[in-house]
Amino acid sequence: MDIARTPASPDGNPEMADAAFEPKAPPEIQRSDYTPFAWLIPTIRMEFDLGLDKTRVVTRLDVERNPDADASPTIRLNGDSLELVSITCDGGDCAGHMMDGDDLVVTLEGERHTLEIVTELDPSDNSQLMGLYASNGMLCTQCEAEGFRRITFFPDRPDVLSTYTVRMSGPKAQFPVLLCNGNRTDAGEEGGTHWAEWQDPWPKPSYLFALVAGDLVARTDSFTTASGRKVELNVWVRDGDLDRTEHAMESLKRSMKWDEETFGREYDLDLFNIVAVSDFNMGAMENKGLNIFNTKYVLADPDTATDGDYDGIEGVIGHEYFHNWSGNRITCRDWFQLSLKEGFTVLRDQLFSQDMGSAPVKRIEDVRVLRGVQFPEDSGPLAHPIRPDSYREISNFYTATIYNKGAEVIRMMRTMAGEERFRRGTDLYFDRHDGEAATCEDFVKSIEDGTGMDLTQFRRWYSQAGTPKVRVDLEHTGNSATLKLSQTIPATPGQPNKKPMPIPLKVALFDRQSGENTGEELVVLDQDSAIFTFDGFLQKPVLSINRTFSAPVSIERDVSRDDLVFLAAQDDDPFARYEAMQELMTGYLVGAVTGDLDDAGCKTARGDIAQAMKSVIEDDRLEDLMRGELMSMPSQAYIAEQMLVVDPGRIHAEREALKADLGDRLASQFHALYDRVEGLPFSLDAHAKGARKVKTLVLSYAAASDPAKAAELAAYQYDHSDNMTDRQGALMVLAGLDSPERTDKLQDFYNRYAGNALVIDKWFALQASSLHPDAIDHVKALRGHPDFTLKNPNRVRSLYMAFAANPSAFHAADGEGYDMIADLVLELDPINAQTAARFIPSLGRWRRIEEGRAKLMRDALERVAAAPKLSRDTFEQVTRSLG
Ligand code: 0A1
Ligand code: ZN
Repeated sequence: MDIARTPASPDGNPEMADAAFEPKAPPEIQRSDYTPFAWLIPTIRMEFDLGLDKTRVVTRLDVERNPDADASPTIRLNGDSLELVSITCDGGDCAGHMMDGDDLVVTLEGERHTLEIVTELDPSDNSQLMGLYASNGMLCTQCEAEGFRRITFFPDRPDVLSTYTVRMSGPKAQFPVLLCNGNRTDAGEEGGTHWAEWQDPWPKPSYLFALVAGDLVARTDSFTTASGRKVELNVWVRDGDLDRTEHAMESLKRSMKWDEETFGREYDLDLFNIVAVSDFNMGAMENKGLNIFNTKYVLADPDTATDGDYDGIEGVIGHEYFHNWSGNRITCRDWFQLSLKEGFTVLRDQLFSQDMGSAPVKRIEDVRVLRGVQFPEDSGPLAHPIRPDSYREISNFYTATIYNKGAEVIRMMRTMAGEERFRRGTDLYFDRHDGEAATCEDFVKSIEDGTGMDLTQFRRWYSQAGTPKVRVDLEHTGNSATLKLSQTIPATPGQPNKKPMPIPLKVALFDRQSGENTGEELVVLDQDSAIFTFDGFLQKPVLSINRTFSAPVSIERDVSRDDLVFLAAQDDDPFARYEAMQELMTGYLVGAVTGDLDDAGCKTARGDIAQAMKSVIEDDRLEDLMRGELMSMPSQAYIAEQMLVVDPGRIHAEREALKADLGDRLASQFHALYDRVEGLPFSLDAHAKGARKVKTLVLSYAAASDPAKAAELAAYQYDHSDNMTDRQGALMVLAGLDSPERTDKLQDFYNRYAGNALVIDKWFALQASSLHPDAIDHVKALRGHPDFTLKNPNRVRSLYMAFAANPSAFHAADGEGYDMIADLVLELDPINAQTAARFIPSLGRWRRIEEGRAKLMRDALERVAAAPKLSRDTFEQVTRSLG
């Protein structure tokens, strides 16, 4: 450290400086600063001598000057919390090396050299779960985004691609299975130690490196690709979990086939391994040929996993597999391009799931996530474009914006081009950039060249944050209907002024009498405002707009409830029916909360909603899965998004009151529905899934209107269920009720599943997200439960993410919920910074909350900010949230 240049405290002690003054801000990295790395590292050889408490890593790098970069006298090898044991250059002393912070900087003359670096790690002590860590007695790695630098010193950036050869050795009894990327080329044994050598023929960036060593068993299968390559497939789990891997394996085989058929992408190795680990920060990771998964996205059987869990597994297995092309064969030039691989891969997994099940239901689910998570992000202090301009800690940018809005942006291109032309664009992208570290611009250019579309203005979707608002007015004169559209994009941090973007909106106009429409059209609003005229309407038609949610925008329009009731019952686009139901309920709830609707107005509105809901319940053309979507109320988060400043208590109260009112008015219809579906035997087909969905919805309406009856019915469902969906649904309802059945069934559930971590996670989450008035006390008590630990991210999320997403508990008027989250962040930050930082956004929305609570939320954030030492992750999120 250069002491002369360190800001000194008043008494001149530089150590004091950091503590006494503001915490030192980690540097902000700018997208515009990108330069190619001065060196190439075509090959790397690593030798791991594995142990839970001590692993020794010998890394040999062949480095040569990059002819396409400015020459540099040094090579910077990133490190993070690493101890350098030794370094040699071309087999001899390496005089010219020095530490610069965590990095190792080596002075090199000449064109090419071989560096050999030795590091030593303690995987058991790695609670951050980045780099090499121990989980349940096994060893595994997580390198995206910057975890490889916790294993060895290396230019840990995605545009440095190398071919890896890895030798792993360790005690055979402890680690009978040794896995790495690529193909196993050799193996041997000596005494109690065995070893394996792996080679990955495909050049890859360090973030795709992975190894696993442990006592694992596999479900094995195979897949033959379109061109005849037979691929061995393994799903590795702990002994005892094997009978819960069938769905994962089937999902993998379906993904491989679908990617061949839909995007023309074949797998490119002879082996594909999936490993399930119980300590994992995210859902899963696409390491080349060796995907590592959170157990939550692998293990399922009907007794322990819900229908939602089954769908989640299929989607995530697909997602990671699809990364083999969109992410691995073509990777990112730098982390600002993250949406290049994530947005595209999310779109690919969404389309896959649409094809495997009900397309409209999947679309509704995806839109629900977008609106419930991404829209709030886009209108808050952490808003950023899908291709950000700067960051301090890249882990904070694995967001719903990069992933889900990124997918929507690419989906819009597909909608405008049509499926076939879009495929020409993606074919060109895969061809043109195979083997490269590419940019979002490369992707858009390929789509542009492949489809023949001009995407000049469309590129603004990559640079501008914020959810566009589209104002819609429909007028009628003579026999024409005139559609007036205008767009505004709200200001977001660092972006006060926005330019109009092309917004593709699918529209249809319905004749009120016949219920027919004249065909769907795609209109593209690419100016601040535009007018579209449709002829041939003697009467004012009913407008259905943004069908299938063709653009990720929010629509503002004055639409009569009659029109919404019409669309909810008649629209031939199932998404639009769902939308009309949501709009009907959201419009009423916003009116009731803000007082814009008087008592009489409220009463009529509730009558209209009940009428529409009744039609939905009784419409025998509907599949129950879709019926369930139409019966669902808008989430509290979505209702809050419609208002500038919200009182969460009021929204909660009005939402519950509407539920109770519907439960009262439609009691007999709900019961008839329940009776109709109740006897259907368990299966994973759409009928049976739909039946389970509507059953629990009926219970939740009943819980609001007739709690005693609901408790009885839920207890009955719980006792008679032969699957987790019904059991969890019943327990979810009971957890919100103050009834003796609540205690009984919660205890029963715990006893029944004690030792099954994923199900015990559900047990925590059900209580933390319950509607029970004492939920906050339940969470406090559960914090002290012997099964609770801050070391396991799934467990932390099951208690605290569920709590932070439970508006009535988290937003307790006295601020206790906010304090609990601030306490959690402070305690968790030194243990697992990535997971800790993910709790900040819940407090960060203070500007949109009523004054009293807003101050308490800010206080909680300031308390976190004042901590003497914060991780880069939490520091960045807190400062942006307060800023
Ligand atoms: N690329 C993965 C997500 C992922 C990112 C970072 C991680 O570090 C803890 C783990 C996983 C995906 O999109 O699935
Ligand atoms: Zn991904």
